[in-house]
Amino acid sequence: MSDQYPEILSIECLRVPAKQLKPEEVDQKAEDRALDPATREVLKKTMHEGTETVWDRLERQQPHCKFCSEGISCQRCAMGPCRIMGGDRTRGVCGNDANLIVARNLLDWVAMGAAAHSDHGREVVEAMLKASRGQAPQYQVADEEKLRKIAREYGVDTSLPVAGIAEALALAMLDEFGTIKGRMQMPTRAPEATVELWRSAGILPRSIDREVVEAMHRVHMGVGNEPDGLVMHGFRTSMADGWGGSMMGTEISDVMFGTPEPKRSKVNLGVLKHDQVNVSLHGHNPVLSEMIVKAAELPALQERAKAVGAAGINLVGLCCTGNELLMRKGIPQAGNHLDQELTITTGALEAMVVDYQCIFPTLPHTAACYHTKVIATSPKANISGAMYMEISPENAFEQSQRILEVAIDNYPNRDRSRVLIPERPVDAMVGFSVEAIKKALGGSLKPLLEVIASGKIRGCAGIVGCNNPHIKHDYGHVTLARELIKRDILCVETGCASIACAKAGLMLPESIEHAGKGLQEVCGSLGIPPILHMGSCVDNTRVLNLVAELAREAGVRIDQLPVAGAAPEWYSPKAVAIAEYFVGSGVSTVLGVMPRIGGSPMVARLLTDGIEDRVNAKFWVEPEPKKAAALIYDHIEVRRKALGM
Ligand code: BF8
Repeated sequence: MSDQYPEILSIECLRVPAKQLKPEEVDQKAEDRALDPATREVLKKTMHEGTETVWDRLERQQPHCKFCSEGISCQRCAMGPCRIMGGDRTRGVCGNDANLIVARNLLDWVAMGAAAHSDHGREVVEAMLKASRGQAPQYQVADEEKLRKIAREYGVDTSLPVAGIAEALALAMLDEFGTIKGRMQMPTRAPEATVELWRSAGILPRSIDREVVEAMHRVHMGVGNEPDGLVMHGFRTSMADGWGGSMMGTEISDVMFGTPEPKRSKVNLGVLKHDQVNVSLHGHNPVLSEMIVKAAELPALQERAKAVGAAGINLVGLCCTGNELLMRKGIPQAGNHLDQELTITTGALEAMVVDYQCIFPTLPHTAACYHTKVIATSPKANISGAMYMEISPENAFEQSQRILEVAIDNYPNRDRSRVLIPERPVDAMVGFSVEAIKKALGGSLKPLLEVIASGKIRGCAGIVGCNNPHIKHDYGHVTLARELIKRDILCVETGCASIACAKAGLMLPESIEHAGKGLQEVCGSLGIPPILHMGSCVDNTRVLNLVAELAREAGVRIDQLPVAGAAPEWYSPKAVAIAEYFVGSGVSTVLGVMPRIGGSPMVARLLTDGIEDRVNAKFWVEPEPKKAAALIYDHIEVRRKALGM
């Protein structure tokens, strides 16, 4: 291995402008900002040291621009920028009004989110293609049964050798990004009557890239000016992601790295270790991180760690890369979105390896306050001030070794006088793929339907999405989940929502004590938690597959099921795409943060009554999680009644 590493730009540590906080003020701020005790502990240290975090930047951004918050500012062309201010200023320079501006801005967000998720999905499929052709020999098919099952779905000849099946399937999937067939395969997993509903609503996607590109076309100045068409194309674009790009990301990650099964691991900032080289894996794409896990087991690297005085290499996850490793490998998870800076400010992190999405641009500045090295790995995500060690499927194993060498060599630079690692990581049971849920139920979803029909479980809720510093960190997720399980509603969770509940100790079979009697009885007999970890954000497609299978089994459409979705702390355009494909698919969804549509009651109506008329599902916005729980419960009861349950 070479000892030459890429140069890092010198970059300054970002500090909060000198304002001495009293200890009680620090305590109060930590309590206002975060729910998890481990997060609070490190947050206090961070404040004592004056290191800037996302919460400080939010404070300095207040008050937010009202026009932007309501979605009525437009930057789409050089005749503007424009704002809709009322009075005689109800139109921008081109003549657009509030409804058009809001509808276009919303479609832009959906397209951005769908593009990010689906591009991730494409990279996973490309990795399988390269592996099948022998160009990425470190990658192999881990779940042959799943490969064959999906191959049959795509009409691939399953009598071929495994590599041949993988190659043909990868090509068939890659074709769907730009197919001219005008239809995609995976939406047909839904019951026929549901697909028919999507077709008549005009939201059945034609191809992944096509819908995203058409969205970009439609938001250009001077294309359509009718909000309804823009909003409905948003739903179609999101469906191309949910039933296309993201679903490929999930399915092929399972094929390549293994379909998750329940396992125990640990979560919160306490998973860092005093006596080991700590490396966090942050971002979304498992193609790189899987190789780092493999490389960390190499005896040469373990020896190198010992040579610098460490007992070993401790890999920890963050955000969705973390979720991918947590559910498949049981790698402990340091935290979710708003924990990323704090993982560095513990002072105990040698390297933070990032791929893409949800990575604060300031991480190298945070790292500059300590000894941590931030290492960017994707050519799509160059980060100024970070080291850049590009990873591709062809070189991932070798490059992973080099990355770990950088981390190991950085261990002696840790300043032990500045280290704070919270003492108690929390146990969590994770890894409930649809396959694992069926296995726990004895091979099919029928027993789940039976306990729903009998009323022991009233229904299911998918709690998904991010953290957002506008909301006390994890409070929205944890409060909503607690309220729902109390009402005998089984929760499935992904992304940062799942880590919030795991940190709160709710993802353990023992946590059934917080559930209602019926849910307690069902989960207790199966030995599973009342809140099931289903994976990363692309794995919201597992939720789609779950409701599709439930609906098929019950002989109804998805929208008729007693189910609902929630994104209590969402921040990301990806979450907007997810929320739209939940609703488009028939799963009514409550958002805890108001989307930027306040300036157009017409668009708000389209996202509620308008879409409900077409697909029998709608959005609500409810920031108070206890009220959100009541909404979900009422909705589930209405669906139960309609089904005669
Ligand atoms: O994709 S839940 S903050 S980490 S966007 Fe990001 Fe939101 Fe977390 Fe994963 Ni998803």
